Amino acid sequence: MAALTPTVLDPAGYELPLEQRRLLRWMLYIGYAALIAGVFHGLANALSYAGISILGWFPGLRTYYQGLTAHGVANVLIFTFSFANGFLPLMTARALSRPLDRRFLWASFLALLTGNVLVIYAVVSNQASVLYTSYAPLQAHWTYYLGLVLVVVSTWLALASMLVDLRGWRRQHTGARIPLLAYISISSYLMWFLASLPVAVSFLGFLLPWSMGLVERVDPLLTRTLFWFTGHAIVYAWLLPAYVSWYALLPRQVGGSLISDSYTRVVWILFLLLSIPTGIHHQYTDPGISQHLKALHGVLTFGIFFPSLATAFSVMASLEIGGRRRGGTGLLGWITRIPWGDPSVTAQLLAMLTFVLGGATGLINASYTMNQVIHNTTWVPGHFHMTVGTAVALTLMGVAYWLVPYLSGRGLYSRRLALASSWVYTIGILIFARGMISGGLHGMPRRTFMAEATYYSSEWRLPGLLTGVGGTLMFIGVMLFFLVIGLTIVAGRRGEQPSDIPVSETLTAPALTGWEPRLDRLGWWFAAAVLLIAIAYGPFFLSYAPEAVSPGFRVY
Ligand code: HAS
Ligand code: CU
Repeated sequence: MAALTPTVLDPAGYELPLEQRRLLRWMLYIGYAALIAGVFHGLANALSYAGISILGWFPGLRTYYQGLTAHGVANVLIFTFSFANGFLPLMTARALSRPLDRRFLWASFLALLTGNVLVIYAVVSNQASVLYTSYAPLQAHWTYYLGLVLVVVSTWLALASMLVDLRGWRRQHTGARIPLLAYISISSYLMWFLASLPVAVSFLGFLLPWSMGLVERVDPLLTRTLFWFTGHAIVYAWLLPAYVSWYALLPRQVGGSLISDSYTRVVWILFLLLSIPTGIHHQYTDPGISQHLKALHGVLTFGIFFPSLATAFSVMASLEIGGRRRGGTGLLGWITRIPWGDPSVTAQLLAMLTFVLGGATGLINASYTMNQVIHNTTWVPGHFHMTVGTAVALTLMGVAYWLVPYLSGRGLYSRRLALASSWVYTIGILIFARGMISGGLHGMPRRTFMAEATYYSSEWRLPGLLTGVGGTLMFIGVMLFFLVIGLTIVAGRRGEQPSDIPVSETLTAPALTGWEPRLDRLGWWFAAAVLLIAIAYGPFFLSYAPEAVSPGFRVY
């Protein structure tokens, strides 16, 4: 066996100060609570495609769009970022064996909490039914924009707590390579920091003053382009914490190893470079953006596909090593030896398998001409429930099965129930996505309350039914997750928790000479990413003359 990576493994079992663990634990709880709160309207939406309306069951819900906004905001914005705010700093502290910066951590927690309160107020009072994309001229109450800005600020503060940690570590370890787990955790949020600036400009510079009545009009195309400038990269900000688990933790959980230190760093650098200059693939049908830029973003999107293909290879190799070490033989025999009885592992394996289909549908979205067929149809939610809705959400559920016990000091309440949750959820998503994808090919519209639509096509009948059945199973899966985690927190056996984070060994240690140490110059790579962005977005912003064209509309 090749050399292990000492900086990843040593010293084993570092524990954060209690106060910091508690803060991180509460950020994670906010995230999981948002996941659970958000899925109720998911169920209503799925059933509506099968012609069933349950909206009347939701006390206080005034419109379909109010519910859909709550679903999107809670599940893709609050859940994902609250989780990452707790998880990435925890991984960094573990890898560097140092406590985090206390002030930044507190500030991050308070910003997240305040942001949540403002957003919940705006959405629950039906003053922000603008869907998570927040397209102008649909106008929300100012608390909605400010609340989301605070959530973004909380991610910057979480990054700051990690960077301070890294600086302190570097001072004590001159010339040493950054431990891999810290490297991938920090660079995930470094990418997101850069990616989040355009949406911050859009919200703070345009939408917030407009919603407060300080300016009368905004430019829908400009704010939309700023949204998608952030909005493609945001999907990788959701995905990368899951990748952190797949690369650096899961191999240990299955008894395998991570195959290569440099390979992993190169994958994260590719995400830093290519995640952002691709956003216009969400705007292929928008007028006012040149065909050349659309084509360039299309080509770069095929580029950003690559690090995920590389991930499939690396993660599969780690799993194979684990399966073979556990006695698996033959071409595929190792698969049966992966510990499928461990709910944390199984959730993540099922998330990966679903992601193969999520990735494949992404390529079709990215193809300029094929996008014309599927844009604004249910194909797109079919795609993203297999990516963020499963690759990410189910992985984060799997992580909870060791992380919540680890942080709360209580053993997992029931492995069986946890396993059932993941299987039910996965069977659900496969049926649901089959419905949405096939319906989309027949033009079934997304973001539409089909149970009361005044038009219908007979080709939507079977897809609609599959969507309803699959969505119901997904809902049951999340409720089982809620049960397991809730019971773990209140009734899990004390003392049965894992004593450490499952950090993997790496087969090839990081080199101290040659080209590889340059991978750690994060500042340089950050600058290169800025340059690529300037090339991909510069022409639009240099040539577009924004006009204050639209007053706000509230159609709800
Ligand atoms: Fe996407 C629309 C293109 C990935 C999320 N995407 C969306 C929307 C969301 C979303 C939310 O080009 C809708 C936005 C809206 O509201 O309008 N997407 C892509 C491409 C990728 C991609 C090329 N998307 C994601 C991820 C998301 C996400 C990740 C969330 C986390 N997407 C698009 C485009 C649109 C779009 C267009 C606009 C459509 C339109 O017209 O509106 C790629 O990054 C995908 C790469 C993935 C892979 C898969 C790798 C597989 C792995 C698993 C390995 C499995 C193993 C199993 C090892 C190449 C890593 C082993 C197991 C054993 C048991 C052995
Ligand atoms: Cu995208």
